[in-house]
Amino acid sequence: MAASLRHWEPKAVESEDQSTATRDRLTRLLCGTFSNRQQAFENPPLYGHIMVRFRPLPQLDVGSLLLEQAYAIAPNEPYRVRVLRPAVCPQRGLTILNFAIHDDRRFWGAIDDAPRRSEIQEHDLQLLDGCTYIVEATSAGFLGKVEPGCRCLVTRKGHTSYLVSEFELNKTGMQTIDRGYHPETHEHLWGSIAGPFQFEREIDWGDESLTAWAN
Ligand code: CYC
Repeated sequence: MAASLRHWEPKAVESEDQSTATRDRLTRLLCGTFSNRQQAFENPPLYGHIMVRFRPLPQLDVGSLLLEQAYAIAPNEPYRVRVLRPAVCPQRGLTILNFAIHDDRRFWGAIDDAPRRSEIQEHDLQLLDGCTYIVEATSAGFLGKVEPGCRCLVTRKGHTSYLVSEFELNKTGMQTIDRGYHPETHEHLWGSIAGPFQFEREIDWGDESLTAWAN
C-alpha cells in the first residue's frame, strides 16, 4: 500500500505551538547583560573585557532585541549594534535573524534608555544576509551556528572574510566563538585561538520579553 503523503510528518518537527514556545524561550534567555569579566581578569591580554547586552524592542516584530556589544571600559561606545530576531521558519526551523541598523550611532547607549530604544523602526533595519543563526534547543538552553554557505561576509583590517560563529546559551551565560576565514583559500584569518569567550549573565532582563509583545 502506498502511504499517503498527506499524513507523512518527520518525527522531530514540533507543532506550531511548541516551536513558538521554544522561540519565546530563546528570546527570553537572550535578554540581559552578559560579560566575560572573570575570563578577562584571569587571562589578560588574551581576552578583552566585553559587555554584551540584549533588550526587547516592543515596537518591532515579535522577538526583536537590540544588541549592543562594547568594551567594558567604554560601554556606551558599542563596536557592534544589531537587532536580533529569533524566528521559526518552515525550512530551517529555529533561527536568529541578524539585522544591522542604518547609521547606528544614532542609537548608541539606547540599551539603557527606553525612549531612545522606542525610536528604532523597522525601516532602520537591514538584514545581514548569510549571517542567520541556525539554533537548536538543548536540555540546558540553546546552541546556535551561523548558517552554512560561507556567506556571512565581514571586513576586518580591509580584508574580506567569512564568519563562522557558534554560541551556547543557558541560564548562567553564553559562550561564543567567532572566526574569520578567507573566502577562496578557506585559510583561518582571525579569531579564537585561545578558545571561546565565556560570558556570564550579570543582569537578567528576560521578564521584559514576557510583556513586550503581549496584546
Ligand atoms: C563578526 N560576530 C560577527 C558577526 C556575528 C558575530 C553574527 C558578523 C555579522 C555581524 O556583524 O553582525 C557574532 N553576534 C555574534 C554572536 C551573537 C551575535 C555570537 C550572539 C547570539 O549576536 N567577536 C566576539 C569576540 C571577538 C569577535 C569578542 C573575538 C574574536 O564576540 C570578533 N566578530 C568579531 C569580528 C567580526 C565579528 C572581528 C567581524 C568584523 C567586525 O564585525 O568587526
